[in-house]
Amino acid sequence: MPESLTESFPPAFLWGAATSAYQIEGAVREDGRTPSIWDTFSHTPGRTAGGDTGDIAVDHYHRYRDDVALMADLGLNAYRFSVSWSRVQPTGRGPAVQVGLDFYRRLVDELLAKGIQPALTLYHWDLPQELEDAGGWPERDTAFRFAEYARIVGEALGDRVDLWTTLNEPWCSAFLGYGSGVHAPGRTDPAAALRAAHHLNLAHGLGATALRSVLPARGRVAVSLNSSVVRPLSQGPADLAAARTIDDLANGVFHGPILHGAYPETLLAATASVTDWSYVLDGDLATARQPLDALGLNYYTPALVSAASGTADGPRADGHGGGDHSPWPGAEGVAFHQTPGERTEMGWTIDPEGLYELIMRYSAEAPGLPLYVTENGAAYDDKPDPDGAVHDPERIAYLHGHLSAVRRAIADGARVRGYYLWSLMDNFEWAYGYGKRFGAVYVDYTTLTRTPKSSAHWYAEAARTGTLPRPA
Ligand code: PNW
Repeated sequence: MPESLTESFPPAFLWGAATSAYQIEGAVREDGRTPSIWDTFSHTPGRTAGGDTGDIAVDHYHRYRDDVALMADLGLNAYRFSVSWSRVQPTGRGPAVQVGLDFYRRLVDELLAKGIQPALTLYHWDLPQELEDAGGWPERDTAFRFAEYARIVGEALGDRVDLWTTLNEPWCSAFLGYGSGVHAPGRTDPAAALRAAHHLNLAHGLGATALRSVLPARGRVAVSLNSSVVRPLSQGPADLAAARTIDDLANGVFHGPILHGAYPETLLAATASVTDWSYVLDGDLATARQPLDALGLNYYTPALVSAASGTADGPRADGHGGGDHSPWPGAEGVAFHQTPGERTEMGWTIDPEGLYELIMRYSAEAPGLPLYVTENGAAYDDKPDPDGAVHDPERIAYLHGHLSAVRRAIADGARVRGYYLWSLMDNFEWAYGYGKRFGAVYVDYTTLTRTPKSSAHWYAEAARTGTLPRPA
């Protein structure tokens, strides 16, 4: 029997699923919630596929009890969700709205009652519109507003949530939001994107500090970064330099300040023609580098790059935005290539080895820090059979491959404490709208009925036994 069928995960391993507020909640005008940048963006013609919005999404705001019951039925022991800032502090400033906080309190209590550990993300891209109107993430003040919001949520829920994440994938907020413009707020200004990145680092540091001041001692503080695996097309010096540039712009720009208190020198050099970094003030980098209790890694697919040549692909289309504007300021000399191999419905190549590489890299770069895979998963064009069952063997194969990579990393000494499948259920996939289904649970968008796909049953079996069942 191959080793992969016998080896187990550690008994305390977290088998989780992840979602985010704007992608699932709906109820965008209820209980005092005001628009976030994603409400504005999705309601702007031409921004999302089919003009889809999160107005209703999968109506989780009203169905959270059923959704938690479904997770419990599937035997999940962990759930990662995000809080909608606009529900809690509608203008991004000032006093908290109690009904907004109460929703998350009820959600968490429901989870705890079912033995499911909550992991709360404070910011998954939905900035209150008023803060964007005041300049958004390129403005320094936004970082201080975030810290205030972090303190409010920490005070309200610190007694019942132990695992806290400041930001989710700040790369997307900065470079897709202000650089390529394919995400909210849809701006296309490379210098603003780098300013946004810095203020997100500052926000993380200030937010982590605010959380520490209000959380009980058992509260743990983390951040979830999109941690890209960047491979050079060849080992030639020009391709290696191209890979360095993209690695800096994808990883170093956040991991640098947050883990090491510095931006990579090579990043500063590569972006010198775009920005002078004068908004990095004394003390900012020390603020960004707060002690962490865990690091979240989100992984989907690797990048393959070379020095640009006459035959380059141009800006990558496979998930980094496409569009006319590059999300990579200062990387005009870099070409992106399609990694060979099978792809998911997003066009993202399936490459579990990348997840192994990533985990081993951050195990070495942040020795001793517990790691969580805070997102990993795949979109497929799932359709119910006539009897209503939804079979998704491709997703099972994807999960099997990536969870095998996680287990191998654990065997090789990495401290991976848990895995959160993206996503619990089909939902609003940002600019792609409802056309891309990432869920382990199928959602019928007419009736909003939830049906666990075969991958959900497969994952439930893995969670129950602590080993990976054979892919169907
Ligand atoms: C992540 N890229 O988004 C997010 O955290 C989720 O909210 C999202 O639904 C999920 O992955 C699937 O897309 C990403 O362009 C969006 O590289 C874009 C990219 C990466 C991650």
